[in-house]
Amino acid sequence: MPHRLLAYGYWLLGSSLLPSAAGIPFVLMNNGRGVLPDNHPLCINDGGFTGLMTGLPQADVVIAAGIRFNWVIQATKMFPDAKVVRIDIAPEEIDRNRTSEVGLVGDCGYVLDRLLPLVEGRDHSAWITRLRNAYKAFITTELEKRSTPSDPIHPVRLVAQIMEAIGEDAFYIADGGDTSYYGLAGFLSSHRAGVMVPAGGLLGCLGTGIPFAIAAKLAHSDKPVVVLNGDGSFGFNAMEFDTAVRHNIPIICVVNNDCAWGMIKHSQEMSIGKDRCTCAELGMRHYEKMVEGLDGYGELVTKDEEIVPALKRALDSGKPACLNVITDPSVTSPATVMFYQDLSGL
Ligand SMILES: Cc1ncc(C[n+]2csc(CCOP(=O)(O)OP(=O)(O)O)c2C)c(N)n1
Repeated sequence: MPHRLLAYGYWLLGSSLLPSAAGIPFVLMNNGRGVLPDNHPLCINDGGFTGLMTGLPQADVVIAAGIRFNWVIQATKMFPDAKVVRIDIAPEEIDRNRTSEVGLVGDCGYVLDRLLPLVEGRDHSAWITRLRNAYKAFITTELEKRSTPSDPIHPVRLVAQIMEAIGEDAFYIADGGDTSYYGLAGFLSSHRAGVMVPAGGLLGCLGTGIPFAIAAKLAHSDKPVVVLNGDGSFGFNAMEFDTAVRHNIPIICVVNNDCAWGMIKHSQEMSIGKDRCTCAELGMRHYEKMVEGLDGYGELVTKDEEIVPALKRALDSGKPACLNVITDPSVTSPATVMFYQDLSGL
């Protein structure tokens, strides 16, 4: 029965209910993020993508509910020896990209409800501590960067400053390449669907951040909604600021402006060399002026100490706002390194 498979070191991935009665540590991704709050004691979302990369290989049983084993999760590589229990409403998902030891076809919530009475609650605190220590060790430098002022501004620090100014009682969206990694690693929300990373889903579709933010603000008009946008991704749907202004939807967009299609540029640097990068530079653009021109609120931010006050001013303006924050163009996220290594077979 499933409760024997839940013997040690497992995860729940996906978009369904968590058998927290069993004490299982979990990470929620994509549409499932926020089904339980990030500050749940068993949630390891504070490790972001790093938590996933360090934690999954240690698990000996992985329960994946309502989530596809796609290239982001790299299920065939990340946990080759773990037993896998998959729950999905679509039968063809059960063995997609990775054979499952146990396949349960059905609505995730319904299946987990049926399993819950069979599960023994156990003390898994040692396993959870091991998991947390693993990703904390891995992101030591990121943790240091969060608390250290930077010049030029480091994206990790930018996200930490956003959290400092706005807090967990808010909705966050990250849209970009490297930008999505940093948002996923640093944003925490106490709300259901409080952190959304459109590009972390199945197709990695850039440009959805501003529309997602508009929708989140319409749904939660009393809470701050912040979208962290790569400068490239900002360009896809930036004119939706006009919609936000016309309909008085005061989202805050923080552009993590590295003046490039960062993830692409850094992949090119690793594969063909820094001197041969092509079509990846975007140059310095005053996106904040574009938003001002549409009658929103705009500010250019170049200094670390300006981030928090600028966010407060953006909030106080009551208008759809764009903070164009110039960040370190040389920083490459661990996600880009991992994707590059994976795609190039390293
Ligand atoms: C619609 C769409 N077009 C292209 C891509 C390919 N792509 C993945 S990451 C990336 C670069 C994103 O640059 P930016 O938004 O500036 O974020 P950064 O990587 O610099 O943080 C691109 C073009 C994509 N994922 N989605």
